[in-house]
Amino acid sequence: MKKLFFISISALLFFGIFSKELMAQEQPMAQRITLQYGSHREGKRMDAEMQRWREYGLGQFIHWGVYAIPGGHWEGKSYNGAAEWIRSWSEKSGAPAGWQKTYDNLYKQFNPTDFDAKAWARQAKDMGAKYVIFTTKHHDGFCLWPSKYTGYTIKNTPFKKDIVKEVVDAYDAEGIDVYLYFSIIDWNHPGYSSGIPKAEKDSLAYEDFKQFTRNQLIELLTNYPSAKGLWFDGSWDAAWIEQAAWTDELEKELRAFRPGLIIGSRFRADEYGKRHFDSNGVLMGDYEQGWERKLPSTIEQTKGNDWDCVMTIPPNQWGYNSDWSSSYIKTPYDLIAMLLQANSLNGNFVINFGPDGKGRIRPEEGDIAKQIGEWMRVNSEAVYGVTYAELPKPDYGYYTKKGNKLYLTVFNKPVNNIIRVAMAKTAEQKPSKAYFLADKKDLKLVSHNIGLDRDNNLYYDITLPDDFSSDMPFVIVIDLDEAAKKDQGNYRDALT
Ligand code: H79
Repeated sequence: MKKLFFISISALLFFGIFSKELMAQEQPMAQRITLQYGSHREGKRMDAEMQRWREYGLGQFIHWGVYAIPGGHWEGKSYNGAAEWIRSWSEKSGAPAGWQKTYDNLYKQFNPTDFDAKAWARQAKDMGAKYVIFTTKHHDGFCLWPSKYTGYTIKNTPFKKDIVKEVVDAYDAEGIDVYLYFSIIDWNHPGYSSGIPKAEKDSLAYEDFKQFTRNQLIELLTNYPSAKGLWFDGSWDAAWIEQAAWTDELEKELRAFRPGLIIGSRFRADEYGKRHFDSNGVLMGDYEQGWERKLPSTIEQTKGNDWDCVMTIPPNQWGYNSDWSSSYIKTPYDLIAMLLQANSLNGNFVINFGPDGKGRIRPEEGDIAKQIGEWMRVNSEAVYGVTYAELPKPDYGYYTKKGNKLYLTVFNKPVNNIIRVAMAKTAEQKPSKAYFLADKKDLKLVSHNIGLDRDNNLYYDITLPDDFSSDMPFVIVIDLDEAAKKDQGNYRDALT
């Protein structure tokens, strides 16, 4: 009896520890502390807008602003950081004399005569992107829309025209959902502070900055009503973190202003300064926004949440950098592998583009977009609207799943051309048919109990044609069929 008790307690502990809720390191209800400014929601958002977000699979990020003019370099000197951060280049670290003043006047030359929003949108569509995140304002504070709350905007450049509007209209026309990137850092606003303001005059100035930020956000949602969400950045500032009550109120205001609005976890902190996840471990916002240039490798790491991964093509350059020569540039193959890794774990993958000061998307990025698009035209069924397949990751590549179809995107083709799919003997559904997504040609599918002792799996061998080869990943569709579940192993396992 005692032993039975012990076993059931161990089982409870085991399943408890590995259940999704506790993997999130969420506190059990009973142990939670009361939070005034914690998460507004328990569990995933299930409305139509969020379901649409969940099905995107692939997105495009665009970083564009005044920083595209220097492109990481000025007067023969190179900034040793991300090109969109170049305003923060200090003379101590090699910046040309008077650099910040120079930068703050660059907008007077911003005249991207080659900018063609429709061409960008077409290119994004051809790549297979379902959404775009566009920088309306990066840390430098330069606004790509004619904000009425500051003079540091596109309106006061030689270009004059509202770039955000052109982008929104062009992407809307291609059926690509638009998300507005907005950094709460603003190096141009006199009241902005990254640290907590100490002197009274600084606190008062910060109050102005808060009002300004709120006004700009309402302005963006007013001017671009088709935008589906806001992608926030910069919210790690101590000054911002301290504003838990105010940011909580602002989030409520934005959501009331635009029902269905999607906001990630990088917007605000709770009253204990916890970001992304509140002090009870509950996700704040609609999806986890912490996967910047990194990817989870297990479903446990995603804590069962929605999430996006935003990725640069060079190592860490978001804005245009004119010199890619000494950097590793991710290949379409690399990016497709990351895309599938993200999709296989319920995430969206977003590839960044940094147009130059004239508004051109560089040819290298154009080629990458084109090649990804060619792959997507054949294989996007394995990317859009798919979910985690609830199977261990196979060495061959990644599983994604939609309805009764299991997709195996193969990156590592076995030398014997036989792909062995393992599934639990107790699985509800069994493979009934396998074929290439590319040409729908049936592949030989045979099930085996291969006779491993104490093995809970059955194995399904899918044979690729002898002459098959591919230098890009390819997708095998495996139809799952409930009727086939009677197909059990041929031999009983040995009893020991
Ligand atoms: O827009 C791109 C980057 O410019 C922006 N996010 C992407 C989408 C970005 N800004 N900063 N970072 C990414 C990372 C910066 C981290 C640091 Fe810090 C800020 C290092 C020091 C200050 C936050 C605070 C992390 C460590 C301390």
